[in-house]
Amino acid sequence: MQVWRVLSMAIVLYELVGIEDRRFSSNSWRTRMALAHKGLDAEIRAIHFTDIGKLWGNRFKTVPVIEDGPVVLNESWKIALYLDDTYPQKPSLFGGAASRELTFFVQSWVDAVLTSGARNFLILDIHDHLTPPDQKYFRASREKRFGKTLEELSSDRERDVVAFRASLEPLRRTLSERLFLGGSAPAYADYVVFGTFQWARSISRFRLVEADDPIAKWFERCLDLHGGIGRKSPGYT
Ligand SMILES: N[C@@H](CCC(=O)N[C@@H](CS)C(=O)NCC(=O)O)C(=O)O
Repeated sequence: MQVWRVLSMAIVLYELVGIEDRRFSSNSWRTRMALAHKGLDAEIRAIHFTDIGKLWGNRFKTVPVIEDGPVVLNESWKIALYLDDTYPQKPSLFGGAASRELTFFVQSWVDAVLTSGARNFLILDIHDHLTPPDQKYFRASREKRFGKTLEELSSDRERDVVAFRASLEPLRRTLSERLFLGGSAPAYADYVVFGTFQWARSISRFRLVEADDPIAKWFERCLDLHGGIGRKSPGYT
């Protein structure tokens, strides 16, 4: 009985929340979608930037964090591997060893090009959707990290988005010819890219891509996956 209770406990996922219940953590969306893809019960706990250091005895500085019984993990990539290896009887996130390796390339591209490229467009909007204590932390930490004010960082977004959109051409071409990066069905690579667009949707009216872009159409498909968990989450259309 005790064993059954432990095995059936939901996995807890910690993610960030702003005002109006906006779930804006791109990396946590990777995990949220992965849990749904695998059909694993999950309890989502919303926390603030300023909570992270207080939980888990200062062990983690970022979310997502999951708790699966005694296992406590952060880093979205490590979590994805853990979920796939621990629950092999559930639908695979990668569909094979080679695609698992290739997905790491997708993640590297997302971190280095997509998310980094979009950051300045969104940075002030993120700030404006945070609670006051998080606003204070966010402004101080980002202005220190980037050596400019949030206003300076975001000032040229209408101009800079042109080059940003052009840099997404490999993604655009790929999605012009298939429904998902995983082919006819989504895979973890889709969730990694999805996280960044969902981050933008959750706190900004600024369009990273135009509405008729194949990337935008793919994003709409992703919003409807897994019972529409992406679309049901507060955001701008
Ligand atoms: N490499 C990490 C990055 C995680 C990350 O940067 N998470 C952000 C939210 S999306 C965070 O928690 N930031 C905390 C902070 O900046 O204080 C992963 O993939 O999980």
